[in-house]
Amino acid sequence: MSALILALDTTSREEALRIASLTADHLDAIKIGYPLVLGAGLSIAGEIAALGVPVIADFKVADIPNTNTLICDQVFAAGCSAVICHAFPGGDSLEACVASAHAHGGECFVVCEMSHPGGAEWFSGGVAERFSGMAVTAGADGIIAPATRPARVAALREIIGTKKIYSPGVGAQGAAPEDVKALVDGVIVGRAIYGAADPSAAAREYRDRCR
Ligand code: 3DU
Repeated sequence: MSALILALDTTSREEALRIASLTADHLDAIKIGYPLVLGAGLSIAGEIAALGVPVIADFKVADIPNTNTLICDQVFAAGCSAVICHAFPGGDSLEACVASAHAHGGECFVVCEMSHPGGAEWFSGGVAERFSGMAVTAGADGIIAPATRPARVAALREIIGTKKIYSPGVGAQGAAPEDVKALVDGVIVGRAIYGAADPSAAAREYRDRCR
């Protein structure tokens, strides 16, 4: 059983709020990122949160510690409950994101292995394992790991123990909730819900399949 997180990658405020309103009842969280925030502004985070669904900011934050702090502080001030950051800038950069998240009562998730085919080029061979270890050391709340490679999710679970795993790649990228729902805490679905003819029905179906 896993939570269902909608990746709301529409670029207009009106469309985002329409889909969020239609689907919120079936979701555990909504993930927003550059497509929506560059199109609609960061204030969209608070507008979505006002619907009663937690908002995860997927900015894949990857800078020096001071800049990471400035970015994350903005994210949480805007009403987000969690932020997603990269591990490759180093442990100090990661710790800055975790500190900002926890200072605001929020959570920090670390990208450990990406779900697209190119993700296998860089994250295999021990890098994802190393990033997962960094997430543990930095006190992060969880990691992002690929539903498209369940065996890799299982391997990273060994490293992070009971920390959360949120897993993208379900739907448009080819994975199914059933591939990973026993391994992860949350399944991330974007186009298969927000691009469906009936987003509410699609969200309900994915929620049922995650249970
Ligand atoms: O492929 P979908 O439309 O279901 O969207 C997946 C979302 O998850 C999208 O926002 C993408 O940027 C994000 N994501 C990945 O797909 C893969 C990762 O490794 C990390 C984040």
